[in-house]
Amino acid sequence: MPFDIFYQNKQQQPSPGRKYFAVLLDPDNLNEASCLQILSLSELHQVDFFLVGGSLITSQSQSALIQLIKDNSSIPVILFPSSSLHLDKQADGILLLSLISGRNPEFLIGQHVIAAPILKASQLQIYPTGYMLVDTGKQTTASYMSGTTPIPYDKPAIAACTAMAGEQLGLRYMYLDGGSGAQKPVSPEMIAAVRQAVEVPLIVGGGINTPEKARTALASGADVVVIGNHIEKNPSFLAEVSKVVASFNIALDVHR
Ligand code: 1GP
Repeated sequence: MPFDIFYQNKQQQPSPGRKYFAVLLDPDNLNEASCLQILSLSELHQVDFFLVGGSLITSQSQSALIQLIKDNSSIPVILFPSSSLHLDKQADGILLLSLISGRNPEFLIGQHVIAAPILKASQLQIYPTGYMLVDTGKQTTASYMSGTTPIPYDKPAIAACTAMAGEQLGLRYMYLDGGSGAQKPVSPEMIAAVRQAVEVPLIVGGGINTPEKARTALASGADVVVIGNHIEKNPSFLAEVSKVVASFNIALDVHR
């Protein structure tokens, strides 16, 4: 059985209610020294997994970045690809994203067809994920590059129905993303509406740059918070988010 971040032990027992902390590492934004600093902080402060990728990778350094992580950390590496060009067998897994908030067939199924034989031949753990971009005030690289319209910020019902449809189609994870460096995160109302609509784990990211925003996302129903930009700018933020995530998990242990 391949490794699954959401199953905590060899018996493959899920941990209901547990919250997870993921750090997004964008190959374009990191040099070796800054990456090593984030890696050592991540080991200290219980990061659950790294996402590696970006909406527009312009450097050739994704492979070198994954190698650097693998050489210096035991934390799993999950690919967060923007196209089938960004597969890498050194990683542990891949968020196989279907961009269900959009209507561009290329990102709903096209890239997946190209990637399928490569993924089948690899050892990568596949996480089939319904990916929903949310309009958080300005156009993001992800919506521009994918040629899709994000879900309006103040329409939680659209996000909930989109997630429901994704779950009914068999997608096993949902990702609500305000876009990297978003001016504001996805609203608590939208997170709660999606949480209520589906059973599958819910990943939330984009624009989370204070401990309070991380706490709000988790309290609204996110199972995983993803932080990229603000940790790149201010690595000490990693410890602050870790404390927030731990506070939810400690409360869970107390109530068991
Ligand atoms: C973007 O959800 C991720 O796809 C993380 O966003 O870089 O704004 O933290 P930030």
